[in-house]
Amino acid sequence: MTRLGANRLASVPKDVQTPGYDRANCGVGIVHLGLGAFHRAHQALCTDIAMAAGGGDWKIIGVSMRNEQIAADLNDQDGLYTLIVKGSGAPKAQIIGSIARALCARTQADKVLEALSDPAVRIVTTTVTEKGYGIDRATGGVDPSLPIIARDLAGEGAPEGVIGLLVAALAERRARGIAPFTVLCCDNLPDNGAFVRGGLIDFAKRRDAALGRWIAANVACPSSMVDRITPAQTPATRDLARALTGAEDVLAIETEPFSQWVIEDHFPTGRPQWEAAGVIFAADVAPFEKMKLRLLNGSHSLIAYMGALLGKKYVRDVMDDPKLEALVGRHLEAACATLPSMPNMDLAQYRADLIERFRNPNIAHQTCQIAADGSEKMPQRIFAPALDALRADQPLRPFAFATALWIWFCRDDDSQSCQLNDPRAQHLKKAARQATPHMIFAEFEKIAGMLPKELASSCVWRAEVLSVLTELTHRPAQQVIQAESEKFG
Ligand code: CS2
Repeated sequence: MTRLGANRLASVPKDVQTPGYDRANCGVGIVHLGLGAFHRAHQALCTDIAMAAGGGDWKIIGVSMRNEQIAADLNDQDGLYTLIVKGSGAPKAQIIGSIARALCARTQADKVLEALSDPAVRIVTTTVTEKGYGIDRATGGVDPSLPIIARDLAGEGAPEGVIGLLVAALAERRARGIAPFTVLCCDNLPDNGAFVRGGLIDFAKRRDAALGRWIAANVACPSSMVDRITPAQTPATRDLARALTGAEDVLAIETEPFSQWVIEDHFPTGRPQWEAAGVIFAADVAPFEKMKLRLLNGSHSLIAYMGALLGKKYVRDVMDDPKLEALVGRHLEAACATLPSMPNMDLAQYRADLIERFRNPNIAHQTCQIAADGSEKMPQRIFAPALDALRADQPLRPFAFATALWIWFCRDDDSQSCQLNDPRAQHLKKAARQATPHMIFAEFEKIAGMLPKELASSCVWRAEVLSVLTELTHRPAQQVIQAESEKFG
């Protein structure tokens, strides 16, 4: 079977959409850091549609931070890959052409810096996961205790971390009189533009105060909310791509029909016509971010820890159990109550759609994938709405329940179907394995910067979390979760 590549485009079946623009005549305008499935299902597709609609030099140089293989594979396929959308009907394949070529930051930092310093590059987008920036949320600056930040700050050799690379490239552009690029963070973090901006300025100031000031005055970092449920690729994805396109594609990915991107429109050096892909440009992205982080991602984390503790491999398996679905519904209701009013959003419909999206029988999204990095996800998904609920005297139980399940999951028991995978794993495991619920709670409280102080010191919050933890010490998780749904679901 022939490998996907530019010379295969003419021979894919007619119902497989191919790039609607002349790839050879569109130049590069974007560098993207983080070449995972999500980028390929979301921003790269939107840019593909934008170039088909309005042309422009907006092709992407895709940078994998650590994975050399993915960059090599993408180059072997001339940057092309198959995106398969799986809704209720037959799956539909499309070949995406917006990625010009790929690099790996770990092994080709110099080439990445060269690309980032190219005047043609006007935007840098990022999907490197919450922990990928090395930013300490308590201070808003970089965390020099992290090896990659310490290494890049020391300035020995080319930088390898996201912030180190971006600052080095901005310094180069400043020295050469080239306008800076716009940095567009596409990770699930609240106020993600300001978050990245804080990291860039702090890192720069630690090396060169004037550079820090220049970045503060000149670099735009609009916030954005991104949404598309995209599981990791499996061998079945590749088989399906082969069946639909007739070509071998080692980078094929599958995703759901739903897609959303809300962006603050602040691009001093221009941007693609992303409107053509349905992107919403908003003056204030914060309400959209809150809605998505608290409703989708918050209930996703609840589903992930229920699934991990009950041995349910996929999100859809959790949703197949009416008792568990009731708990997801309860969580959505409590999280929704913490949102600001959104006159142009039908939140009831959004919630109903979420349930349908989670139930999608054709999407094999592993609970274990979502359960990873809980210490990076819980603050914005669970603790922030819990704090708002506490202040407004609204129900805390759903958030306390999700928190207790996460803590229990952190025990990393051998019998668990999915192991703890978290940058603070050792710390979390030790805390979760304390002898009594009170001791466990006290240890978690101590983990710096995670729980808002006001929440941690609330007696109501404490009582709710402890009550679930106490149940979990006495009975199997399955019984505790079932009892919760019978009592409160
Ligand atoms: C998920 C997200 O892995 C996770 O933590 O909650 O990746 C989720 O699938 C996306 O944000 C959906 O847009």
